[in-house]
Amino acid sequence: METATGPSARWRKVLAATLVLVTGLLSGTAFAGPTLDKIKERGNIKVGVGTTPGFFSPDSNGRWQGFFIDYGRALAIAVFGDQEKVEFTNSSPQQRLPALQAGEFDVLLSGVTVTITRAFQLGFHFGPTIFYDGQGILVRKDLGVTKAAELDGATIGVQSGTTGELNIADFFRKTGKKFTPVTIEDTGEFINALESGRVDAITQDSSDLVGKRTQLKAPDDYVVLPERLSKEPLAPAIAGGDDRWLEIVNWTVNATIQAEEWGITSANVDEFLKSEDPAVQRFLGVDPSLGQAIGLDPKWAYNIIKTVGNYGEIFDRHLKPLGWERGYNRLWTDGGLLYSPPFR
Ligand SMILES: N[C@@H](CCC(=O)N[C@@H](CS)C(=O)NCC(=O)O)C(=O)O
Repeated sequence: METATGPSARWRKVLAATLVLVTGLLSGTAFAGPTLDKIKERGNIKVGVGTTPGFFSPDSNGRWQGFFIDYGRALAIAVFGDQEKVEFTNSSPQQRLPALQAGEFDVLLSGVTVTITRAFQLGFHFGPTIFYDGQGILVRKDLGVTKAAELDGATIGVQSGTTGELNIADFFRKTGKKFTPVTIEDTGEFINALESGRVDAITQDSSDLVGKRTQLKAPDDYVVLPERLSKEPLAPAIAGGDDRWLEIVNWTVNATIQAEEWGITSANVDEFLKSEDPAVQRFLGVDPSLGQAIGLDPKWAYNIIKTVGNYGEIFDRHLKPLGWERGYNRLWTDGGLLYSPPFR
């Protein structure tokens, strides 16, 4: 018979001690992973980006600006408390996925679509969707086309390595129409193919086409058709194997969404420091318990909002000037799809 001092009681003690140890390792900074370790050692975050006005483009001083860029800066604030500790590098859609796998980037903020094959075959993990997009088509207006189905027999440019390749093939197969794909890796050549008449149309995420259209020599001669051929939820992508880095990415995005829901902006965040709401106090680090529990500076979310602003501010700063409306990218409280899990 086992007694309170017998073997099973001893095993229970060993088990309890092991659980305490494992819980300790899993909490706070002790639970680091290969990517985050590398980031901390190097002193900055390497981010792969595209080159589309509004989303990511260098300004006249060579400083990267844009919607996705601000999320790169927000990550640098979460990890280092300094928005400058981030390095943006343009890489073609074809090159950037293998480059992420090879560890050349810590995160892609390049309009990567969340797909099941990228998760299973490439081993990627995705943060929350930060831009709900869909694939569009850019054509010369004088072609007189109003919808994709009217492009029967057309030659259509598509960028290699993008989801657009399969989407456009699926579309024509499904509709029983024919097209000739011209697959191009280089972004300049891709745009050039449309302007030179080598292709009748180009297809890409609408976020990409709306921005790239503004860079054409005669933008008014071209139109992005209103139809969307696919769902393109664009999210930060990271290589698998580093849960803590994934959670930093997740909650950095969530912080910008939660702040918008609470009406906290870069302009009024200091006012909110006086809030009586305990959830807001934890979020902004007035009550440091949340930051301490997750092993980040208790002020991490405050610093992000103070520096880059909430989701709506980031959107309005970069995308509103290009005519973008929030659409699906509204908060759930406004009928959109953006929803942050609770900060507790
Ligand atoms: N969402 C698609 C397309 C990604 C993509 O090509 N993104 C655009 C920007 S939104 C891009 O990088 N274009 C090339 C460039 O800007 O240089 C995917 O994940 O395959």
